[in-house]
Amino acid sequence: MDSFTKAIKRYLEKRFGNSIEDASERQIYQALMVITRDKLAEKRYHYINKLKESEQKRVYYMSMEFLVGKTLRNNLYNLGIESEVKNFLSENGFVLDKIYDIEPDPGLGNGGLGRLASCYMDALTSQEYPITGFSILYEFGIFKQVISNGWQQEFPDNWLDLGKYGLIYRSDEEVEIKFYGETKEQWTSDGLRIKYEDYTPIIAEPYDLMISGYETDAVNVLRLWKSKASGGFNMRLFEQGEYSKSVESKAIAESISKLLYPADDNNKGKELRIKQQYFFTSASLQQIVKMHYKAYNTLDNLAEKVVIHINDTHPSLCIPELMRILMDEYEYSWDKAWEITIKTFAYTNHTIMAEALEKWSVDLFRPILPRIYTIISEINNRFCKWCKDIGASVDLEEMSIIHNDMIRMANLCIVSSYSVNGVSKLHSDILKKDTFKSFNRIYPGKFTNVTNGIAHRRWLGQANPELTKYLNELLEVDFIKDLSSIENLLEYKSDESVINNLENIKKIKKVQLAEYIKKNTGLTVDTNSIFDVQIKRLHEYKRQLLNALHIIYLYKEIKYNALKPYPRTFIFSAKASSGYVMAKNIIKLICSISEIIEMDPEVRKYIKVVFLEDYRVSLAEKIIPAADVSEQISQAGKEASGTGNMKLMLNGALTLGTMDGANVEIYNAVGKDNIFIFGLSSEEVSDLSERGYRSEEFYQNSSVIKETIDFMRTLDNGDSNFNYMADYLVSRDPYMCLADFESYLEQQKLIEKTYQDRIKWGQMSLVNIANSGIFSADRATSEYVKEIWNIKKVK
Ligand code: 26Q
Repeated sequence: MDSFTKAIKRYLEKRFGNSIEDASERQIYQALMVITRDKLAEKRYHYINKLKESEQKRVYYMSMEFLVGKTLRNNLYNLGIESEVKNFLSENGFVLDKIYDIEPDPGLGNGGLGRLASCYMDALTSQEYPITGFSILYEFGIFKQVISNGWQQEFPDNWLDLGKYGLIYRSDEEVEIKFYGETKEQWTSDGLRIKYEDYTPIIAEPYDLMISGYETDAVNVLRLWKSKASGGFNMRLFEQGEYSKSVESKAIAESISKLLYPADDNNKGKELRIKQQYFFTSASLQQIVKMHYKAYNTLDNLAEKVVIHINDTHPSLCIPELMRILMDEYEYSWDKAWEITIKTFAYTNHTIMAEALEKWSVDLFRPILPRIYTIISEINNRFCKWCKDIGASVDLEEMSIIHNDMIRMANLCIVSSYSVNGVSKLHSDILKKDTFKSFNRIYPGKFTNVTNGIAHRRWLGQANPELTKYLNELLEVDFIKDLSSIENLLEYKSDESVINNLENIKKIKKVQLAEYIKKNTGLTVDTNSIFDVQIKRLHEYKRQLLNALHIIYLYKEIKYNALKPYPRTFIFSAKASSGYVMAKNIIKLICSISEIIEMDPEVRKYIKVVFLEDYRVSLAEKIIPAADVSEQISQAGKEASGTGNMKLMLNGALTLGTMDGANVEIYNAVGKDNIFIFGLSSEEVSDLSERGYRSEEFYQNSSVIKETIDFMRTLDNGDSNFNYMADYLVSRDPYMCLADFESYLEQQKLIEKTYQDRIKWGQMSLVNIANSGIFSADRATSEYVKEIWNIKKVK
């Protein structure tokens, strides 16, 4: 530790010519970032040597997204030096929390899938498993959201400005990626060879982010690739006097890693997105293969020493890329290459929403990646032939990888991986029984489930130090090391003093959040009110609209039926994909409701609506510990798992949810008396869709729905969209908000009643915290380790 503080002083002197007394906060920030990074790099050096020596199998986790969140606090916490650094700084007049605020959130992801990847990196590192993450160094991460007159606006997120200090540039490990051009078959003395002609080379530059584990010597790496023109300027064009074209080609090359696509749903085939996908998968695969060959002098044992995990289909081009490298660069035959390939890949599916399943048109794809296209096409031909040969009565319309001139990436992944898993029990069952049922029939045993998990060290240990400290003292077990031991808390279920202490801690977190709300929105919220929270991407299937409809109902009751409900603060935070018009309309609606209530002194005594802009990891860390109610109200069968539900439960919020995704498992963990469940089941949703859902019937047949929607229309003032949204609910309502409305209302009433019984609520909250052990990412990753990857710890 002494050396750490010395290093800070030395850095300030050398880099800025400053003593600590004269340093600015910004300089302290930079010093802490760089010194922590270098300290981790040093630990990494020892870890990698042990790893090389042990010759153990490694996991490479491929993901277009890693939502890492702020790194500095996480690293200091994991290194166990946070309090010393805090003291050292405060002795010198600095507040560590203010230094943390300077770090931008590296927003290299959209939502659940990206955050999951980061939770897994953290958990695996803490458990000393060797894993390397691969992704793209987006110059601009997920946009910054600003709400202006209720409408979302997007602004670029220039995170590298201050975020770059955490990265290490590895200039020695650049690779070249080839786009466009043609491939020719050529007979040489060694046999048939593939020759690439007229291709466009792009350079991938590697930047490493060190991933620390909690109280361990292991340090893993997240490698992020940045695109660069080959040779800087195109010298040929330059020499021909085509100066502007040469600059243009540089810009085109650099555009590949320019930005993260802010969509987590649609599949609009974008050329740049294919290029991003191939860019980072090719760079990563080239590096993996090269390192393996260097260590073992052969690739015959690749599948014994390497597992490549594909986080949804976005990195699926890894598969044909490995085939290409094995055949075109290491002269393997098709059969031998295929044997290695299908033992190397494992694939996780995160969605069953048809519009999110990736497809690429052959016309778009083939010119950009001609060789890769040929390989996919051959994989498909052989797969279709194999199906016929085994005489399976299978539907190739459904299973063929290329169909109607579209390449279906999920089908490619299923055919080419040894393992396919869903992310909650319900989701995995739907994959097997429905979405991919024919595949499940011909590949028995290939489909499995691993229910998602969360990094409790971040979501409890760091986000809620007050609760952590209290539980540590109370339970006398290191539940941060092993979250399953948190179940000891159950012993205190009847201990009123414990219930009171938990309530007091919740209150502290609510006060902190209320300050943030005040500062960022100007709204004053009542910290004795129920904090009812829905925080997640904005999607119709997640049904923020159902929540909004309930608030409109309450407004009407307070105003016209003298209802005096227990006070409640409804907190929303959500980004909408930039092209998703309906999602933006829902944000506008919520903001309009918030405004109307705020202007109405009669109503705002009871309810308030807060929309917090720019939802991101660091904001989630502020909201989650303060929540009383966790809204998990997706239409059943649509949310693959959800992970916010787990983070909220861990912090003592009670779930109000449908039987969807991991809510089902939360229900099983806490029992029916400690959760609020409502709505149609996923089977009932399917049945109703099949019969034909007509929301208008629900409107006509239910007086409460009719009155609420009619009231909603009266709120329209021309600048708001109440009428438009009311029409939408009555005429379309694709995710059946109206069908579930009454049952939702009933549970909301029960929540209100239960909350007022402070002991009962406190006990329910305690039971939730105590049963959250199974949702630790340690448990989830251990299942991957044992059931799918078959790897060992490297100590
Ligand atoms: C696809 C094609 C083109 C552009 C973008 C995309 C795209 C990008 C991101 C499609 C989907 C995503 C992200 C999906 C996602 O976050 N899924 C969530 O994954 C979580 C972790 O498993 C689950 O908990 C959530 O239920 C699931 O919605």
